[in-house]
Amino acid sequence: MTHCILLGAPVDEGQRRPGCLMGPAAYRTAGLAATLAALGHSVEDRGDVAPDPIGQQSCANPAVHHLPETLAWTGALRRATAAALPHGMPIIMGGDHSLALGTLAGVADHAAQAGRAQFVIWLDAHSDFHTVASTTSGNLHGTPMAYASGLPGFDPFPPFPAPIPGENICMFGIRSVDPAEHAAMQDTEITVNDMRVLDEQGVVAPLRGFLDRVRAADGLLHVSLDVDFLDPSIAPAVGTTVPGGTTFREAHLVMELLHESGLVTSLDLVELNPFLDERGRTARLMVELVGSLMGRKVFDRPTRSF
Ligand code: 4U7
Ligand code: MN
Ligand code: MN
Ligand code: MN
Repeated sequence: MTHCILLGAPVDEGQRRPGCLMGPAAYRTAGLAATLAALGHSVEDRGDVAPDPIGQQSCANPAVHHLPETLAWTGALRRATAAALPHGMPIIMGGDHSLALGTLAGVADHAAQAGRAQFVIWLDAHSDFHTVASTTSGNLHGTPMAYASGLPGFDPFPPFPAPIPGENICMFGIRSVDPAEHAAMQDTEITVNDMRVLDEQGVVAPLRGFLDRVRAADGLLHVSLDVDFLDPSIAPAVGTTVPGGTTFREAHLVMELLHESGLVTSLDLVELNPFLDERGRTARLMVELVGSLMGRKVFDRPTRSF
């Protein structure tokens, strides 16, 4: 059984549709803690993380907005994640995906401390491989994977503590990549399982191949789950909908395989915008997916109907 440490990260500044700040409250309302407890896990809700004091930093790219706020969240979430990892499995309830600038750095700090390699599974419609310099939308939720890969162009962010080698990163569900991201990813060894790969091969073989590598390295495995990984028809509560996402069963199967691997050590839940939801269905689906990740089996899923 796992000690689950819930961390609220009401981050809204990494994009332009207000509402992600309500995410932590929606996960609590949808019963995330009770779902974990029912599976036999211990649960500690550490409440919402408070951002560091907001500074006056700026950067050369005029499109970028809320840079000081994002730096303030990054510092606080980095420390909160690193502080939680020695005691259990942090589950970061977002908040938009810019929160992963902090959580990935916090995992890197802990990995260095523990002398273990860091691996990441990025479940997302997007590659989030812009830099502060390259983003044209100026939305920093599109940047955390490039930050964790150690790309230049992140001034005035602190350098990423120990850049993650591309071999240790696996993207799933990708179907929207901007030209600058595509160009930057050409120079990496990142595994990109875009929707075409999942259509052709399913989720099982690509995922097992990556998990085997994590196991062989005795690595720490961080899972970052963006709501837009899911098809918008089943998960409407997200600002950046992209058609052609994963189905209900594909997503649950990914979670079930991750559970069986026993390798997952931290989790982000990001981009839920409860203001755009339909009677809480997206929040509840995300909680159900965490249930599958933490050991619930298909045959006893309570939403099953005959
Ligand atoms: B998310 C985008 F232009 N690439 O940079 C951008 F398509 O965390 C989207 O994955 C970023 O939701 C999406 O704004 C960030 C866009
Ligand atoms: Mn994302
Ligand atoms: Mn996305
Ligand atoms: Mn988004």
